[in-house]
Amino acid sequence: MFQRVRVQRACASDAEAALAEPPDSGYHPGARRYRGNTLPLDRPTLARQSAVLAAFLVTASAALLPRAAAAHAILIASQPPQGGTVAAGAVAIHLQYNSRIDRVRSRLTLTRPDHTQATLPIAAEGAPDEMDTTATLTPGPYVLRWQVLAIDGHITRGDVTFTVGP
Ligand SMILES: [Cu+2]
Repeated sequence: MFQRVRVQRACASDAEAALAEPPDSGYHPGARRYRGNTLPLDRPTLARQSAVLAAFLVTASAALLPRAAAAHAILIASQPPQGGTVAAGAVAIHLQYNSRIDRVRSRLTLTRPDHTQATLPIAAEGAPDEMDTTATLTPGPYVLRWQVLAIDGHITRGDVTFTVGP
């Protein structure tokens, strides 16, 4: 299952990259004319080329997005909750995703109130779409950064910010 893992940007970024930068097929609307030094800009032609490019991008993103949305991991619930406050002491950390994840290749990094960071061990057991750990925390603001490898081979990242109260 994991042999086909590809380390790359998340699906959404792929789609954004496709939108921002179409595959270099040598087809760059207007580029030839901008580079050229003999012909003035032909606006109707540019408009036509732009329309073709726009249609291409819509098709390309439509082709990418359904696949992208299919299986990469999106955080759907957390404990502590985003922006929440929990009591100091042993804090149970629980992250739940919309799809199965590869815990071995995922990371949890906690930034403490003094800005130091710690990598939290991810519990080996648990449901296939969850990550769990426990940390003993003192009062202050924390940022929990998660990086998750989903079974489709795509990595996603995000932050959960929370406060530990006295
Ligand atoms: Cu994905």
